[in-house]
This record gives sequence, C-alpha cells and structure tokens, in this order.
Amino acid sequence: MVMTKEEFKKELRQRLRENYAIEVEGAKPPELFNTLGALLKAKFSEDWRATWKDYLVGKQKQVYYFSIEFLPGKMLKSNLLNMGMLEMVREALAEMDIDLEELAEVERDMALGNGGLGRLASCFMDSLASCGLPGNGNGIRYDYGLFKQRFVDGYQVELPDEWLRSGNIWEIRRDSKAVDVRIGGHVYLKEVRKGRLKPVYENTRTLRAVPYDTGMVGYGNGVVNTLRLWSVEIPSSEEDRYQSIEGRRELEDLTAVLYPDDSNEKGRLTRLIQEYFFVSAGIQSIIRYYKRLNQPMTRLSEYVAIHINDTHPALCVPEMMRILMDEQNLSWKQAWDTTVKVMSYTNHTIMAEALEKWPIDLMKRTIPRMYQIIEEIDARYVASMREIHEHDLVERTRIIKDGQVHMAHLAIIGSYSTNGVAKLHSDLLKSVVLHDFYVIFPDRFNNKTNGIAQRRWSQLSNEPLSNVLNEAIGTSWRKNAADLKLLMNYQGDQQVLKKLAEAKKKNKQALAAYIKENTGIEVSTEAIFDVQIKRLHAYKRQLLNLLHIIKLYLDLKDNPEHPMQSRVFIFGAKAAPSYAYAKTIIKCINETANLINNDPDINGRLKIVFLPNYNVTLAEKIIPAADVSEQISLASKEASGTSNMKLMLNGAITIATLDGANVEIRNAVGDDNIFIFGLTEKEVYQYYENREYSSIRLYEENSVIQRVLNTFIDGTIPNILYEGREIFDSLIKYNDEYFLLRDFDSYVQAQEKINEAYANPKIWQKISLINTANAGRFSSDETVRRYAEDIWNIESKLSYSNKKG
Ligand code: 26Q
Repeated sequence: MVMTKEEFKKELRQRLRENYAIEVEGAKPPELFNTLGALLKAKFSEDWRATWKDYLVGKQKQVYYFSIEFLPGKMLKSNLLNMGMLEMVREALAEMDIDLEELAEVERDMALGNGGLGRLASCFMDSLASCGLPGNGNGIRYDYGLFKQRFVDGYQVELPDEWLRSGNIWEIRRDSKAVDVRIGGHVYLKEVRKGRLKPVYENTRTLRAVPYDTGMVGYGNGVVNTLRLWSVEIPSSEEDRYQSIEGRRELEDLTAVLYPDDSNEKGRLTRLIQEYFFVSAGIQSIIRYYKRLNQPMTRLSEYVAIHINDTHPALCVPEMMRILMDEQNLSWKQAWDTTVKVMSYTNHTIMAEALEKWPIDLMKRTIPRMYQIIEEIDARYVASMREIHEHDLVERTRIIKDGQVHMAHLAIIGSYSTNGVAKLHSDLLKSVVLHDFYVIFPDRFNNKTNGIAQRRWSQLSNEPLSNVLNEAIGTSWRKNAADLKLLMNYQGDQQVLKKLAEAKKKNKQALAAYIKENTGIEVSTEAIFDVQIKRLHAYKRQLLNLLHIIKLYLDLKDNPEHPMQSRVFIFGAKAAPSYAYAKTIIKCINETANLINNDPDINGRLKIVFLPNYNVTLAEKIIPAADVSEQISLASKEASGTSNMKLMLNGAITIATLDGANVEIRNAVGDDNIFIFGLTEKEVYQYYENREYSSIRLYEENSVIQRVLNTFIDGTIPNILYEGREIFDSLIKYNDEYFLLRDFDSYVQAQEKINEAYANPKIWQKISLINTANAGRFSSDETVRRYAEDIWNIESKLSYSNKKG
C-alpha cells in the first residue's frame, strides 16, 4: 500500500502535468500544495471507502459528534504523518529542491472554531480515527472562519478570514447526500386518524443543506472517518419564492460566518437557525443511513450514538423526536425512549452568563415545530417529576421558564449522559451549577477529562523534542502516549537533560526569529519565555499577568540591579469583537509593551510580545518554545483548559491556580514540579457566600498593588487615557470580579520561585522533563477511549477486525 519515493515523484510529476500543464521545476508552492493534497486525498480515499463499507456491512455502532465548531488547523503534515508518508515525502520533495515546510505554509488554517471547544472537537476527530473508533463529526462549513486579528495603534482590528478563497483540497462535496431543512412559517397539528396527529406546515421556507466531507485519517491504521460539514443553498424548486435579493441573501448567508464566542450577544436569530440547520441536516442524514441497516427505529440506540458538544446542538433532542414521530410514525413514548438512549451531552462552562438560552418568541417564530416539541417535553417532564420531587426543584429545572428556553436543561433532560471536562469541573457541575439536575438524575453525571492529540502537539510541531524522545525512550510513545513515562528514568541523566535543553533552545531560536520578522521585536533566547495563549476573557486573567509584569518593571526602574532572570512575556489571544473589556485589556498590554520594550533603563531584561492572530498554526510555533505556561484563571472558572496540557507536553513548567485540569496536572507531576498559587475554588465560593471581598481595602493596604494600579491612570503607561481608567475602575470601583488583587501577592511569590528555579538549569531541566514524561495521560486517544467505553458504547474497529481474525 505504501508508496515508494520513486512512485511518489512520478505521480506528483504526472498530476502536475495533467492539472496545471507544468513541470515540477517551474511549479509554484500553491500549485505544488494543491497537487500534493489531491494526490494524498486520492490515496486515502480507498481506505475511506473501505472504512465506510466496513462500518455498514458490520452494522457497527457509530458515534456522531455534533459540534458547531471544529478547529483542525492545517492538515497536510498531519495527513502525511498518519499515512506514514511524512519522511518519504519530505525527502522526495527535497530531492526535487522543494521544501515541505514552505509547501505546508501555503495551506490556510481551517479555523471554524473559536478556541478550546472547537480544537477539542478536532483533537477528538484525530483520536477517534487513530484508535480505530467509528466516529464522525457533524458541523457547519462556514465560508469565513474566525476573524483574523491585527493590531492598529495597539487596538484589536478584525478582518474576515476568507479561508476558502483558493479552494479546499481536502473536502468532497456530496450533492447526492443533500437534504432539505424547513424553517419559519406556522405549524399546527391535524388529526389524521384517531389519536394520530400530524403537523401541517404553512408558509415555511425550505433550505438545502449540502454536505462537504473531509476524511479524518487515523494514525498508521488505515482507518478514515468522516467529518461532515453542511453548507446552505437555496433549492432550485424554491428559487422563485425568494424574490427579493435581500431575502435571498439572508438565507444564503446562513452558513457564511462563525459566531465569535460571545456571551454578551444574545438572541441572534441567525445563530439559532445555524444551530437548527446543522442539527436537522445531520440527523436526517443519520436516519437515512440507518434505514439501510433495515432495523426498527426503536433499536436506533444499538447502532447510533449522538454527542451534543456543549448546548449549541441541543436541538438534536427535539429534532430526533420530530423525525421519529412525524416521519417514522413512532409514538411519543417510543420516540422519547429512543431519543434519550441515543443522546449524550458535554458541558464546557460554568459561567452562568455563558449558559445558552433563547427567547420563546424567537424560537416560535423561527423553528415552530421545534418549539412545539420542546413545550411538550417540558410539560411531560414537569408532570412526571412532580410525583417524585418537590415543586420548586422541578420548577427550577424545567426547560421553559422566565420567557426563555434553557438549552442546557433540554440537553440534560433529553440525554442519558452529562459530562464535565475535568474532575474539578465535573464535581462543580454536581455540587453547584447543575446541582438540581444531579439530585434528579444522579446516574447521568460523569467526568471525562479533556485531552490533546499528542502527535500534532509534539511529533508534528516539535521535531527537536521528538527526536530526543525517540533516541532516549524509543518510538512507542507516538502510538501510546503513556509510554512517555519512560522518560522518568532519565531525570538524572545529564546527557538527556542537555539534549532536551538544546531542543528547547532550538525552538526558542525559531520563535525568536518569527517574533523579529512579524513584530520587529528582538528577544534573547537566554530569557525565560513565559507564555499565556488562550482566548481573551476576564476570568482567564491575562490582566493579572500584566499586573505582575508592571510590578517587575517598577522593580527594575527602582533598581536596575534587581535580581531577576530576563523574561519575555508572550501573549496570544483574540477578543470577541463586541467584548469591550477584553479589547481594553489587549490595548493595555500592547501599550505596556511599547513602554517596556523601548525603555533603555530596562535594557532588554523584560519584554512583552503580543503576537497577533493567535490560531492553531501560531500555537504550533509558540508552544514548543515555551518555558513557562500561564494557567492563572480564577479557581472554579476554567472548565478544563487544554493549552495547559499542550505546554506541559512540550516541557513548559506551569504556574497555575487549582482550576480545571491544572488540578490533575498537579497530581500528575507532584507539587515540586508545578507552581501553584491563589485562592482555591472553595475559598472563592466562601467569598461569594460571605460577601466579604473588598478590593479597595487591598488597594489601600498594599503599597505594591497601589503603585501597580496607579500606572493605569497616572500616565506611566502611555496612550491609555480611557482604557486605563476602565481597568482601574473594574478593579476598584466594581470590586474586582475575578479577585485579581486577592491573588496578586501569591502570584508574585510563585513567580519568584519560578525565577529561582530557572536560575538553576539542572533543576529547571529536570522539572521540565518530569512534565513531558507525565503528559501522556492527557492524550485525547485516552479521552476518546473513555467516551467510547463509558458513554457511547462503541467498539474499536481494530479490536473488531482482530476478533474477526
Ligand atoms: C455562544 C453564544 C453565541 C455565540 C457563540 C457562543 C460560544 C461560542 C464558543 C460560546 C462558547 C464557545 C466556546 C467555549 C469554549 O471554548 N470553552 C472551553 O472549552 C474547552 C474544551 O472543553 C475547555 O478546555 C475550556 O476550559 C473552556 O473554556
């Protein structure tokens, strides 16, 4: 099956001649990229078909992961790696004077997600295929991915991400699998025969959902699963109904843009239709497939599992009910029992304002049949629970209340499993956020700690590190991340430690060059590379990081001899376009960077680099070069975090609060190998209860805090007349919602310990090694295996084919 180098070269040449009428020698990178991509797609398509056939013939149970976001980044190298062709192709191209890295840069990031949630979905897609698990993705093919970020005068400016402009080599449009989705109009129920009601639709509009499939290639196992993304079109039969150009545009634009993660923006009609659109299309296509298995609808859960990734696809519940009742003629009870047995749901947030709700009238207007069904689910839920539970509990947990439809309630009530994404988070769901539901459905709650696709975040993005690992512990860690543990045997081996340090140095040099080229800032690779990369959110506390930097700046101004390691603080973060406070923080970081980076007194000992347009590709450049990983959210607020895992794997040492998966990282490496600070989640909740927090008191009593905060309003940081005041007020006038000032001292102390540890390279390198060695448990291979076993009840195709013989 695997191609030889000569075969590859021959085929590449031939395809270039056929498709572009050129020779390799004259080909430009985009032509080469497209040709190479097409060649690979053709090559894995055989396996793709075979996988599909295998699932069908074996009637294998499959999971469908419904997510409104997927964030795969670039796919060329990852496909090459998984197909076992990376080294061969690299060499073959080199022999033709082509640099694979340069070619790979041509590919546009597929950025159909905001951050952690979308990236997790893509890590899962990789791991499902790599573990031979029958799992498919279902989502939206946005014409524009997440906005591109630039800085102008230190302000964030958003530009459209036209990722499809030069086509997408990996996708296959499947017209034959298109389905219709109905929205708007009115629906009433009509009795067709005794006791049998059928919905009658009036004035509805029909949209055509066209799927684009992308193969998800497993690592060295011949399995290729499918990521199906839907795009909207106007069906030709309906064309003349959309007379006005505006009306037409509105519908055609349905899948145009990805909504930015934004809890402030509520009730956006288009977003709701997007949610229904990809849910309805996805479920219709599942049912269409299921019918080929010739099994009764009531046995659906033996063959199909549907996963609801956060509440955005929660309409899976009523849509499945609609199809089973209205189209497959099941009774309410049959349909309900079947639906609940098929659905499972993951919660990704404990921030109350981020829990999705839709106004009743909006939902009634746009998806009337969904609303009818939800109303009925709600009524039956209340009726059945009232017999068992107290009135108030039932009222608090109902789906429709306060004029709104509560999507998390719908997802929990309509599924058999609800999970959080880290131990602490799952515990908080049970004890606080979803406690009422835990009382009612204790068996439905479980934890599945997040994970990362370890090959992308080491083998692909950090070759220097991977080479040292291969030499020291062999290559089994690539398939089995737990084997990274073997590295623990080398914590005293100066040879290996030195090689790891050299690998880190190399990565820092590469990042330094990137920084110089893209920002003009010169940084020393002797300095600590201190990294905070994640969406910009008040609760993630990038501002706390900034307060500490300003403290260091003032220390150095007071005393240029102040003992400290040189540091480069590296930020990557996008703010939702309408999230004014987050944008203010970006502006303040950028202006502080201007101040510090250009202050001759500082003499390069302190630098701030805010790299614009943080995305998967940039993460792949930053993470291998990181010394310090900033995971400093207010305890209880970060559901899990996943950059914490990626940075750990790459040997960065974590400074963290006991939040999200940081708790599990601490347990994995031990207290000596991580720098923990700040309030615990319990202490945070105590403050909420006793209401004793007073930031102004801390300001008045703590001269360091006072001095640091004053720089925002006394002109020390230039060009932030309004922004500085906004920050100052948020911390003092509005009592510092995320307790930055409370955690400040403890954060400073932890940073001082980091400083000391870095001063001793032997200690530092050992801690770094221990972090890499213990990152294996955060492989998403493990995570999806647990989902497969505990929730979805699906079996690996690999063990399945093994069983067969
Ligand atoms: C909501 C309403 C309207 C438009 C957009 C949204 C929206 C979009 C994206 C709301 C939330 C998101 C994304 C959330 C997210 O990424 N959460 C992160 O999920 C990670 C994976 O589980 C966790 O590691 C992070 O802790 C969590 O913040």
